[in-house]
Amino acid sequence: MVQFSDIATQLEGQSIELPSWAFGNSGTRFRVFGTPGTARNPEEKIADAAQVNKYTGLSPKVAIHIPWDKVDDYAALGAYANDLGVELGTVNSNTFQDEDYKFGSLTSSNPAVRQKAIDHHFECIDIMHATGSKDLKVWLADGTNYPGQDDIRGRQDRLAESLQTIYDRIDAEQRLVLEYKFFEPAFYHTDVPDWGTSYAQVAALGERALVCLDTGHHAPGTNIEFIVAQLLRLGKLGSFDFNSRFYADDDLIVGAADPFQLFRILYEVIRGGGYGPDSAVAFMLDQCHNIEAKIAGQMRSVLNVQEMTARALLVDREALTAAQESTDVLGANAILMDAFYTDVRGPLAEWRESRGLPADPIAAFQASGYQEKISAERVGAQASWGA
Ligand code: AOS
Ligand code: ZN
Ligand code: ZN
Repeated sequence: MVQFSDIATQLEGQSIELPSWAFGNSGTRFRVFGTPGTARNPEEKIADAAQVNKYTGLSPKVAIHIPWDKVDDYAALGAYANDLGVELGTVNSNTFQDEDYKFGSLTSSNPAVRQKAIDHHFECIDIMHATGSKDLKVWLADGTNYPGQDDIRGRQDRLAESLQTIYDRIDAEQRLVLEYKFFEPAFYHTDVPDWGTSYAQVAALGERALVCLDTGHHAPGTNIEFIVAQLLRLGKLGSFDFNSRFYADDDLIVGAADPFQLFRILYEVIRGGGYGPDSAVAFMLDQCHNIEAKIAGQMRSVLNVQEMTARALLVDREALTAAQESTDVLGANAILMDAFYTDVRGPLAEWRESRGLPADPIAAFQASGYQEKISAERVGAQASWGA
C-alpha cells in the first residue's frame, strides 16, 4: 500500500499553466454575462492569474492568446508578470476571428489568405522571443460544413506545407504543438479532428512538433487515457489543455464532469513518464468561467488536478503489475480503484501548510479581499473572451 508520505515529494514542482482568457468575461453564443471586477486588459488578467499561484503554488505560468493579449511591448508584459511572481507561457495563435479566414486559414485554397495566417504565426514566434515562451500552440477552426464544399485531401496538403513553413521559423528551444478537435465551428469535416491527424502532421515536421491534447475535444465515450498512453509511447505528447465537458467543448472546471476520467488520464501520464521534472509534457488549462467566479474557478481547477495527481501517484504500481501479469482481473482493478477512492484532501491540506501555503487556498483567497478590491476598482469596459 502506497502512503501519502511516500508520494508527497513528487507533488513538489507541479506546474499547471493558466489561460489568460479564463480571466476575461466569457459566455456562449447566447449571452456573455459580465462579472464585477473582471480583468479589462492583459495586465489585469495576469494579475488575477498571479493570485491563483499565490494561494495554490501551482500555476507559475500564464498562457497568452494573440491578438486577445496584444500589447506594444511584450518584453515589458513579461517583466510585469515576473514582478507578480509568474511567467508568460504558451503563445496561442488565433486564426478564427478574422473575416479572411471564413473558408480556412492554414488550409485555405487562397495563397494570400494562407500567407496571412502564416505571417500571424511568425508574429507569434516573434512574441515568443520577446517573452521567452517555449511553446507555440496552434488550434485551427478550419473545416467545412458540407460534403463537396472543398477538397478535404488538398486541404491536408496545404496544411502540411503551411505548418512546415511555420515550424522552420521556430528555434531550437521552441516547440510547436498542434491541437485537435473533433468538430466545431465546422460541422461536416474539421481539418485537424483527431490525435491521429495531429500526429501525422507533426511527425512530418520534426522533433519539436508535438500534439496538444485538449480533454474536451473528443466524442462522448472516447478513451482519452488510451490516446495519452499512445502519444507518450510515440514521444509526441507535447501538452494538455485541461477542462471538462458534459456535451461538447464545454470548457468547464477540470474534473467537474468526470473525476474518474481525470484520474485515469493522470495515471497514464505518470505511467508513461509524462509527469515530473524530467518530463516535457506541459500541463495547461483551457477554460472559461461563464457563470462562476473566475479566479476562484481557476483555483478549483488546479486544485482538482493536484488532487487527482496525488491519487494517481498513490496507485501501487508494483502490486498492479504483479496482478496484471498474473491475469488477476479483479485484483488489478481493485488496486487501481483503491487509489482512486483514497481521499487525499486532508493530507494535501497539511502538506500545503508545511510548505507555507494556506491549507484551503480558495478560502484564503476569498478572505483576502482581492475580489472586492478589483470589483470596486475596475470599472469601465472589461476584456471579453475574444476581445
Ligand atoms: C478551441 O476549441 C480550443 O480549445 C483552443 O485551445 C482555443 O484557442 C481556446 O479554447 C481559446 O478559445
Ligand atoms: Zn484548447
Ligand atoms: Zn476547445
